[in-house]
Amino acid sequence: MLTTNFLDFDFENPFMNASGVHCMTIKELDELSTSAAGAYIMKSATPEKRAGNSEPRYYDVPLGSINSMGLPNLGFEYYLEYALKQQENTKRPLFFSVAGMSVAENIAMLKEIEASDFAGVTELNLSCPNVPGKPQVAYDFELTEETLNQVFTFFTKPLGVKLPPYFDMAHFDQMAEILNKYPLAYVNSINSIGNGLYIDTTSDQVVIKPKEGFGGIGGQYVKPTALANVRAFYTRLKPEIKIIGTGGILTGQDAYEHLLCGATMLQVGTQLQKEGPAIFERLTKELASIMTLKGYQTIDEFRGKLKVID
Ligand code: RRO
Repeated sequence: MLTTNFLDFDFENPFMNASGVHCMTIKELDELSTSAAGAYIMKSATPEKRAGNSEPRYYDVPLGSINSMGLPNLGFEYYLEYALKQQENTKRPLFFSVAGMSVAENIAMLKEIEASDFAGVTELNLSCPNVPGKPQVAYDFELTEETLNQVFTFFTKPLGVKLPPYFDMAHFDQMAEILNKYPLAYVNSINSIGNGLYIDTTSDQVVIKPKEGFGGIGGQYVKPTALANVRAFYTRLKPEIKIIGTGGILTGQDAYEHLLCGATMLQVGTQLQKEGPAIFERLTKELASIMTLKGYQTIDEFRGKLKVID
């Protein structure tokens, strides 16, 4: 019932982890691979291993989470080695995320992926909000275009981009115009809403240490923004570019809404962090029962079919 065709592959269901959550170590990745998730993605890699920002750097709050992890990861080679080994044991394509600190670092990693036997899907993260002194690439339209121009001179494997949320119709238009120039496989909307601030009411203190408490917001707070971004890109991008919907998925109903806005795959960040990989079983059951109630047998029957008021 939930089978999802994405990039010519049939996944059992559309659910995945969002990059960064439960996917830094082989142990965590193996737990995702044996979970009910339809697919999974690795933590965004940099060329060299990074310790990331100082702790506390992630904090669960009642309506979501705030994080300023600062791109901690075990380094590009660790994830490539895992991916190459893992793809021998599974038919499901793996998702590999890269987040270089410069155009040159992104190009270097993508060249290695292109030259390797990696047969999965690559996601270029243009939206890390938490590296001190490094603005997000995808809020700089020229830099985004320059990056994609360089990438597509050599990259031929399926590639998607992870985008931050946009908040203005003009920005949806401008970004879609840029993205439509390239043979992208998908866009993934949204990364966390950058640089929020959460205050502990008892201590009058921020809850994470880096950047004086500023961090990316996820969870329930971000669902309306995520849905708007999924919808805005679904209605503006050429049909070959699929959408991965990420942001505020806690229940089957949230998943259903992302699909209604046009998403094909769905990623879960904050709520996966809160519940662990068992969440995927719950989400698949909840989504299937909503579909049964509404009389749908497949997701294709309602994907993108959001109604507006005449
Ligand atoms: O590691 C992080 O601080 C981080 C990244 Br790379 C990202 O893309 N999104 C996020 O919320 N945190």
